Amino acid sequence: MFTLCFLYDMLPFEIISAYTYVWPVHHRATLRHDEFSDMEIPVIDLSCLQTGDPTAMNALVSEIRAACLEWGFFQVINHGVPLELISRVQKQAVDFFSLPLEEKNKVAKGPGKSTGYGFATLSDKKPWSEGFFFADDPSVDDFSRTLWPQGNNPDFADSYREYDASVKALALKLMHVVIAGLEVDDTTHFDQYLTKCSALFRWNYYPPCPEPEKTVGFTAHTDYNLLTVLHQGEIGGLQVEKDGQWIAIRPREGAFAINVGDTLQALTNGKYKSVPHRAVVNRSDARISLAYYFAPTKSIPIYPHPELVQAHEKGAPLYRPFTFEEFTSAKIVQALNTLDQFQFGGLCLWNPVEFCSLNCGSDWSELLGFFLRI
Ligand SMILES: O=C(O)CCC(=O)C(=O)O
Repeated sequence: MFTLCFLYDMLPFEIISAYTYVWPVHHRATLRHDEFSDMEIPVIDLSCLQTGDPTAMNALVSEIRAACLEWGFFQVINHGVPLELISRVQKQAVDFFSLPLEEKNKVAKGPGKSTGYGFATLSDKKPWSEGFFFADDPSVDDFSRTLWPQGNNPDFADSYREYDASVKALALKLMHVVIAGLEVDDTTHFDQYLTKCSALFRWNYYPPCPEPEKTVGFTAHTDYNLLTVLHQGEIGGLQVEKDGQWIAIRPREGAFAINVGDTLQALTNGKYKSVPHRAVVNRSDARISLAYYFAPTKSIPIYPHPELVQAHEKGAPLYRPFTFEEFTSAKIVQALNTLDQFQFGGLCLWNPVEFCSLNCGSDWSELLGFFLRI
């Protein structure tokens, strides 16, 4: 197991020279950014989310269910997020990352903070990328004033807020479709995760690299949240693991790549899998990707839907309940297989009748008490 300051824990940039971009061979990608194969993740047309046509909606539920079961990843087109808005946010990201380092450092993500500029580290290794995080907090306005003291770039914060609203609405609609595809009789268990949701938005910048084969853009990881809505940009770089093989995802104009996160894997008791993915870099082209992590709120207990527990071949919950905050802390030190830390070890004697009687309004202590007894 390796550790990774996955959430771009802030490190002072003065000590950047102590870090190396050259990664151990087993972490490097052998597949180039443009080595696309015939295998493609499903591309799903979301037009019916706008029209609400019931026949098309049923077909969409089946398509997304199949994509989640088979891949844990798919692309969506006609998703309703204005392409002009995506371009505007991309332009803001390009302008930001083009600033001199000392300017970017003025908005560095401080310890324990969720908004700001930073980079990910793996022990003494650094990825060939930079990042900027936006959390649901007002510091984005402060950062805008710091970067542009004359107040001449209101679009920095405005385009973020518009994007946040538009992509959150899309993520919520997608969650409803994903849930419909789980084929459970009672879906109310999921309401608590959708009514109290949160999101983190990150710009990833991958500059051209003289030796792309020796480094990584974004090391292999699974996402920690419910669903991620990723705009890949026009340049290839995203790669997804499928049955132990890496596949380069061909970018599609205007499309979003959607993937299942660890939290959704836990809620579905492993039915939908959170799949490892990574970003590779190239010699000639800078690349920007926009990653939107749709998530529950921090304190909410994450535990599987009882019907999916019963339907599982083991007939038992795979993971102990945890709060989203607890899981986020675990993710900071383990980018892959993070859910393994939350698995029930040994024999799990659980009582399905009692478990099913815990409704989604049950309080955390009742739930924890139940799991401690099993
Ligand atoms: O930039 C990419 O294509 C992948 C980014 C990613 O996986 C992430 O931000 O979690």
